[in-house]
Amino acid sequence: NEQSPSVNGKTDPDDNDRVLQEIIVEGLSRKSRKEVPYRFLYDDRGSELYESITKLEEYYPFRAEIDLLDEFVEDITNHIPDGSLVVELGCGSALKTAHLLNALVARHGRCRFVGIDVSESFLDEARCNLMLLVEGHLTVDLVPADYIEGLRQVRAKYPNDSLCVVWLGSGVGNFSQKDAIYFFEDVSNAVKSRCRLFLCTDMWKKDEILRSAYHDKQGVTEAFIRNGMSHALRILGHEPATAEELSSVYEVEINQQLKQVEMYLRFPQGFAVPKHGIHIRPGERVLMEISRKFTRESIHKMTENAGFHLQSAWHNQIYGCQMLLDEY
Ligand code: AVJ
Repeated sequence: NEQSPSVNGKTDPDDNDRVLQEIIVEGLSRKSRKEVPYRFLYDDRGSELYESITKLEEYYPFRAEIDLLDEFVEDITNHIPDGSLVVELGCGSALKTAHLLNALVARHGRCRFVGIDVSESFLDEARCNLMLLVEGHLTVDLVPADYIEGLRQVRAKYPNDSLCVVWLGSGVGNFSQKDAIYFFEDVSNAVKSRCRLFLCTDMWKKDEILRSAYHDKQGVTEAFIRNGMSHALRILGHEPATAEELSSVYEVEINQQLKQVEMYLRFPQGFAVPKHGIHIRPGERVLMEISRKFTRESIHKMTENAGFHLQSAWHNQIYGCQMLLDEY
């Protein structure tokens, strides 16, 4: 299955596939603690399933965040000075952000917004939504890139502006503590300084609430996680020999020590992808996603190395967001 190297110096789309394959193989060919990185959860089907998750009765984070922004939007805008550039990581279709931007326009009479997202189709939706939903003087700039590359581009284009980097949706929950610490250091290096961070995170809470949010009765989350595995195996070009080969059991574990929900697939029969050196033993399980839950202290630990300090925090019963400032 050798591919010829590209002759014109451009990266071949097959190179991209090979990189993805290597990432999957690294996680699945380990002796123990096998895993598939969470990014493989979001192919087209996965994105649809995630949208269904946000509408589930049991899945509280999505609604809790909207309620929180709703309740505190006035006070939150107090912490975003007039003239600062609001930069959103993973803006998606910007529906949640529209609310915040409206409040900023109402307060300052104007607002400048930059949305960063890897999906260009989301950015098109964001442009439409913001035109329709935000009234008054709003400028919109959209950057198709991953978070850190996007922030570098924003800083290069607006070298002297004060930034307010907004990260909604508890996306940081997918990062391990270590990865999150590195991530905020990368953020800080990309923006250099004059930056505040508005970070929304799910808070640590009782077992039962977490368990039902990630193991819903209708099995939508289960389908979402299974789809991630099918997606990864499709990238590897693996065709299961029998229908039962890939039959799996979905398991949710609440890790008290690391304060995270862990989502696994267990394979009673095991399976192998010999051409990639992957052997899942009968009964072995694969970690598909973590969703970390936070406390004030854990947010501090995660962002302090990057020089961000807590300025203000808002919480409702189950969800929280914080304004963090870098050292000017
Ligand atoms: C998109 C990371 C916020 O962790 O709650 C939902 C993803 N996974 N159900 C979360 C998810 C299973 C979600 N985040």
